[in-house]
Amino acid sequence: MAQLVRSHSSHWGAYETTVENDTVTSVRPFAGDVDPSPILGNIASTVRHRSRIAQPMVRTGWLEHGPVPDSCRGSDKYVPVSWPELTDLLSRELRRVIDTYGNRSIYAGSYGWASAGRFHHAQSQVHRFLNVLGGYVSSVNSYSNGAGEVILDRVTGSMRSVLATRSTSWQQIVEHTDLLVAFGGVPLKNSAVSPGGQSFHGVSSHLRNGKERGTEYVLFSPLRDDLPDYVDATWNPLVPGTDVAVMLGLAHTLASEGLHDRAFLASHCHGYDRFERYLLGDDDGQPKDADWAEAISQIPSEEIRSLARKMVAGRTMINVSWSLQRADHGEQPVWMGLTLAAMLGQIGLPGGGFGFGYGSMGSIGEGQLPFSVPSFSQGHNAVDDFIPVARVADMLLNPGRPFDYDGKTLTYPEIKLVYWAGGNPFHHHQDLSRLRKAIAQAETVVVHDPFWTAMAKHADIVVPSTISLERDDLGASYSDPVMIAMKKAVEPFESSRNDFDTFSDLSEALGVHAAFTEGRGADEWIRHLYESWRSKVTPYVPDIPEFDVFWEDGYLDLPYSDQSTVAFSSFRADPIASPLRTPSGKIDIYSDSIASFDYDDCIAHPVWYEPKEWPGSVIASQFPLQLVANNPSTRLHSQLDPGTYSQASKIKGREPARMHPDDAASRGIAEGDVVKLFNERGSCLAGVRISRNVRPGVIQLSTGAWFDPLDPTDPNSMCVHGNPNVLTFDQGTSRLGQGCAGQLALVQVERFDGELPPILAYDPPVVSAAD
Ligand code: PGD
Repeated sequence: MAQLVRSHSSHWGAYETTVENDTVTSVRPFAGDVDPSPILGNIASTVRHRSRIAQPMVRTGWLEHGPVPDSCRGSDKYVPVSWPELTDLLSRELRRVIDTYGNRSIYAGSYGWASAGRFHHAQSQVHRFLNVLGGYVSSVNSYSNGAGEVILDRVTGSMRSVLATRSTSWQQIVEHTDLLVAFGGVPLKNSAVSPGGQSFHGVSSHLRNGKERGTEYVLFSPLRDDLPDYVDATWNPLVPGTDVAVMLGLAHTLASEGLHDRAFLASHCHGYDRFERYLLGDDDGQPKDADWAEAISQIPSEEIRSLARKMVAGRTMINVSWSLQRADHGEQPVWMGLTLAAMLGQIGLPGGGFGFGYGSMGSIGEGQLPFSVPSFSQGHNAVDDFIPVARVADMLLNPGRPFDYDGKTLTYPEIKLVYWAGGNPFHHHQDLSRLRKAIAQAETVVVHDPFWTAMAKHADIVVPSTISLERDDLGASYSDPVMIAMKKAVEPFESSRNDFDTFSDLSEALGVHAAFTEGRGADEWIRHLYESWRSKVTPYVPDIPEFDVFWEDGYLDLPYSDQSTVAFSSFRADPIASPLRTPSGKIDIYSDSIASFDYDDCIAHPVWYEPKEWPGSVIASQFPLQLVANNPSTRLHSQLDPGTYSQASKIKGREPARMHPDDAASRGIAEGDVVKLFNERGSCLAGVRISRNVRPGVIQLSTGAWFDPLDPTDPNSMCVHGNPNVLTFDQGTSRLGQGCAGQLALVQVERFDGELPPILAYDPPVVSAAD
């Protein structure tokens, strides 16, 4: 029996796989990964899963009625077509749309994590292809940290250069931090994942090492397991969405007891005095003190006061997780966390200051390469229209409508064709009923995906892509010290193809083949990307082998930065010589630019705003539980949900939802029951896990269960599987950031005693014979 061993890279870790007779028989973590992700347990079972797309498909309604808005998307049948037919039909449709409406009518913001691999990266492929055709409407920011990115760019100059790739390293935290105050925790499930891949998972051991050296951990989260047991954190189970109130209460204690670092605030920050007026209640008569914070967050005021005093007594790191800013007014916890750290005066010191997203992704706080990794150029986009990524449904439903974003007034373009590759909006977007109505507005929807996701089932033209195990590629990430020769392990499923090959054929049919391919096939591109990268980095690292040697070896160890990074250190040392890229050159606690925008939902300094949905809302009497729709632990987003490990967590086939025993008892709900979660936007079924690790009044249902409407013809239909985005609201975080606010919503929950509908999410749609 022929046996192959292949190394591979994935967002959930590097691994080695054994293949026998074109079947993946085992998957092993990369040697040296001390804490590999259990998500690897999903891989073998998904490679040939029935949810794979076997061949190109076209929606019957689109063939019958032509390219028109159609609410049958999501409930229609499909007709299989050959690859030449697909190329002909899709190239003619692209030509029609461009000639009739122009490139501004194509949306290919196409958000999504797709797969690891530097060449076959789906977004790079689709963007390059559409760029050679004249461009497309694009998207900016991410669903992960959109609000945080916009606010940090404004008040620190650059989120990426100051905090994402230049965060204080874990080693500095382990060695120096006395107190880690983690708003949103440092959840290991998220640090298992890093875009582009990671050959090791270090966060668990960093937390342990810190604990052993003496770091004290304080957790603010409605979920106790947002920090692992072994760090023995003090758990403050606050009301979800009230972190800013707690931070203000801490800040008030510092200010009123004279514990804040006035010298640092004067030398390194802009506008503290104006913020302090708000903090002390000088203008509105309401001091934002610990008693005020207790009334909002339900964290005892004495806890808040004593924590503030402890924060000044040693080296303190304040971490704000990305989940906090995926909520209404998500800019505020990030800005206020930074402001609180500024008041402590430890920004720029080893192990002290502010962190954004430790635990939100594995790469935050790890080392980095001193150079970039190979990448496939996307070319130039001649269309300058764009949207903040999470405003996609708004755009499709409101063509021509103006909207605010980061100080600009933009206008939603009129989109006729939606082109998606490498993402699943039915995973990442909020209010799925609204999303379905939005998708119905387009004349044509094209989706490339290896799997029949809900987005593929809403497409008019479905293009079956390979998975990364079915192609050669380069595995590399700026935050990982190993480059991996990702050699094809198995043959492509049925007639699925690499996105590059699909786009090559389309570009041929559209007369732009030379511009798209530059005369190279996939193998030549991979070699070219590697060699041109090698020539760029050779002056720094002379002994990088040529491509054939690397490919034969299978791995390449790359130089990794040491663990000495301290965020803001040069700015701290000399704020005049190393100013931040803000208008003041300092940390803007008061932002003159934001003040000039005159937004009512994001004023010039950090502020506590009541969330759109929280226990203080009028609708809380009807929908009293707070849904926490966080990222899952058994898969990456919706990827690998059909896999063995993810499936093992389901209850009667439904996604598990965790709730406190008191909330379950008062509703007559027992462990393992199926429940219905509902609000005014929609409903879904889930299986109950009862846990004291969840704050009373909260129900946690992670994202990623494939959307499974009971009646696919009804846009408001219940999801029988447990996708929480049927319940979340589709509204930007604020007029400034316009980020995704999908983390929190109000719901009611009741036991579901009806006959359990079957799970059909992983079944392909009905396919009619081609006529
Ligand atoms: P994935 O499930 O990773 O979700 O949203 P995202 O769209 O990234 O989707 C990737 C898709 O790419 C999958 O369908 C996969 O099959 C496909 N794919 C993989 N490889 C290839 C390939 O080679 N070619 C092609 N064509 N396709 C490929 C993630 C987003 O969701 C993120 S990042 C976050 S942080 C958000 N989090 C939340 C949240 O906390 N709460 C809510 N309610 N909602 C969220 N949504 C956001």
